Amino acid sequence: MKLSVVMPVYNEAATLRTVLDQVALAPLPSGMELEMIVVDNGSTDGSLEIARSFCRMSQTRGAPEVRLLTCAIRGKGSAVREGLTHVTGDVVLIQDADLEYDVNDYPLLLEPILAGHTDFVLGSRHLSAGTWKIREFAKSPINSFVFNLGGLFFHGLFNALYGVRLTDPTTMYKVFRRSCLEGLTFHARRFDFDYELLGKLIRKGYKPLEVGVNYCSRGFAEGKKIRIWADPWTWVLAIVRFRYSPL
Ligand SMILES: Nc1nc2c(ncn2[C@@H]2O[C@H](COP(=O)(O)OP(=O)(O)OP(=O)(O)O)[C@@H](O)[C@H]2O)c(=O)[nH]1
Ligand SMILES: [Mg+2]
Repeated sequence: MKLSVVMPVYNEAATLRTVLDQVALAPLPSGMELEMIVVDNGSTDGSLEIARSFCRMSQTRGAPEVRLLTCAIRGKGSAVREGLTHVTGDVVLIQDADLEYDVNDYPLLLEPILAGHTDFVLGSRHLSAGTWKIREFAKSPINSFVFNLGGLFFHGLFNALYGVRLTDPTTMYKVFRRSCLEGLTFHARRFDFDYELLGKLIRKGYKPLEVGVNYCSRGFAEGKKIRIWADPWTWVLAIVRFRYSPL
């Protein structure tokens, strides 16, 4: 069994090396191999060089296989899509290059798939927090409130249209068998890809199993890339469009 971790990176020099080290050393179910696919699209803060030096180091140490890709088209969705076309593992996991989530949750996320209970797992930030208030930006309670309220709206709309009852459809931790992607085509380029990937997997018949994960949100001062006024419209469009467009 091999796990492919796909990591989109855009200007994450502050956290990238730590995350790369954490993923390389992440606890995995016994016998599981690891492949890391890092996708940068035009970072200007030295992230590409950090990723390059990590790749070189991993080759000399014989650590997990690390591949560095660059993607000409901007956006997290474009980067993840590029990464997905290169995965060779049996199971795929999407991992951001910030420190909001905890790689120690990998075994929890992988076990239901390895045990054959499901082909698709989501790491829910709500199940473990026991509350819907998942984002707490210390210096900006108004932003936290807007994000959390918006989250309720988008999650509700998604659940209603796709006939599911997910607590956290937009979690970063989407983990699935590579074979689930067969026959699917993707179009979204930014954060709307979250909805496209999830929606299409559900429409293809894969019902996600949610497991609770750790989460500690970062704010805009710490490098969050979502654009508060520009991105939400793309999410509404994506939720509706990918519900009815061909798979
Ligand atoms: N390659 C690439 N990666 C990106 C781009 N925009 C964001 N990312 C990466 O996508 C990941 C998530 O970005 P964040 O800004 O933390 O957004 P988020 O965590 O999904 O936002 P929340 O769901 O609100 O927590 C990070 O690893 C970013 O570096 C981009 O244009 N290109
Ligand atoms: Mg993040």
